[in-house]
Amino acid sequence: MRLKRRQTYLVGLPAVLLVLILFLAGCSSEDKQPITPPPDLSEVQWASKLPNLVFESSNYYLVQARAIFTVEPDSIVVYIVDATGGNVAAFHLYDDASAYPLSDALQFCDTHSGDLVANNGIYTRLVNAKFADNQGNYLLKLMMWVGNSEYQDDNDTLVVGTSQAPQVSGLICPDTLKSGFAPLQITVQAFDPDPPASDSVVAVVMKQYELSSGLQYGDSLTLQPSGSTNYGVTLTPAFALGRLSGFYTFVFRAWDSFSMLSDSLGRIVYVENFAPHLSNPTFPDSIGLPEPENIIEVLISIKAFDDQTNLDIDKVYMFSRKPNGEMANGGNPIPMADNGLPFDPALWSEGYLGDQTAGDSLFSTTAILYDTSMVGTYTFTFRSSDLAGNLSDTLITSMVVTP
Ligand SMILES: [Ca+2]
Ligand SMILES: [Ca+2]
Ligand SMILES: [Ca+2]
Repeated sequence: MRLKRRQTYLVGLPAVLLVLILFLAGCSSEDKQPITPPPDLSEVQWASKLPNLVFESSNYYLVQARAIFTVEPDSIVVYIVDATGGNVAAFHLYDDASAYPLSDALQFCDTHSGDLVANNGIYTRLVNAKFADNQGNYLLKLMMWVGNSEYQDDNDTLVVGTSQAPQVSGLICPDTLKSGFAPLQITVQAFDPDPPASDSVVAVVMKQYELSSGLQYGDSLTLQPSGSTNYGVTLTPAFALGRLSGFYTFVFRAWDSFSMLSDSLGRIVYVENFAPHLSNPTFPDSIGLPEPENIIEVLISIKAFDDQTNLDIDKVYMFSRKPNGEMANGGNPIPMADNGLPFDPALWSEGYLGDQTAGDSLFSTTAILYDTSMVGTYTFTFRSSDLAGNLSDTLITSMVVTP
């Protein structure tokens, strides 16, 4: 694309070019700069390799390559070679968002490429095991052709054979995760019945589903191998961050190098998430009005703590009731922040509330006391909520303003 644009530009300015060439011709040889062509940064790499394949299985798997180029490649092709070096098959990869039925549809390729995003440099094909007439090892060669140039990545080997699914057992997992529980390990045993030389467990994951809706919650967690057939994952209190208290199904599964999935092993777990807790409101108990035409900035802070770490804290705010019973800020919550931003009334809505230190769990706001402010007792009500929508208890206290 870039090349085409440059050609158009040159065609459009022949007179300038001529002048430039004449000028160059008049230069002494000392002024000539050697013209080095820009380095060719084109390359092609595997982005997603085929797993081992079950002989004669028609399950499709993604093959993907990532290509970098300055000139659009003529083709990106995977060649399949058997153990004796004989050519078995070849298939093209496409960067077409699966938009078109493919005219080169082969017996072992899906009718569409399986590509997700067009023109993003990721070339894709959906392939199954039916290219193989025999069980055995196969070599996949990835090639990119651009004009007379060719590029390739390291060959990929895979096995076409038989596999039994892995098995998971021996789950150790509590049935309740209390709010703020101490970090703990969840473990499970996973093993593959096939000979270790030919197959093994590739991954063990835990998925979480809300029991009532059946919907998957959050990301899958990958369990790490910890000797022989043990796999485990450490859960910390932040596990319940943003999560509604309730029952969840934890489902454990393993798969092997043939992408054969084990049966699932499940456990229903009650996960608890409590509201934040507020303490230690800090401000002067009593304060006198400023001199005429002056103001006093009054820093008001409160400590907030959440079992799921303070990342679970969504909002901390306060209400202030004036001595005459009227609510400050029109009765709307006055936000407090733990962001370390200085006080700036002009940027108040952007969080410049006068918090002294970001992330120290002290949430702050700044009130302005004018010489004309009402004297008497101001009642402060503090409250907080977390990302799961849990509302804290209210904390009520007061400040006296004296003449
Ligand atoms: Ca297996
Ligand atoms: Ca919480
Ligand atoms: Ca702070």
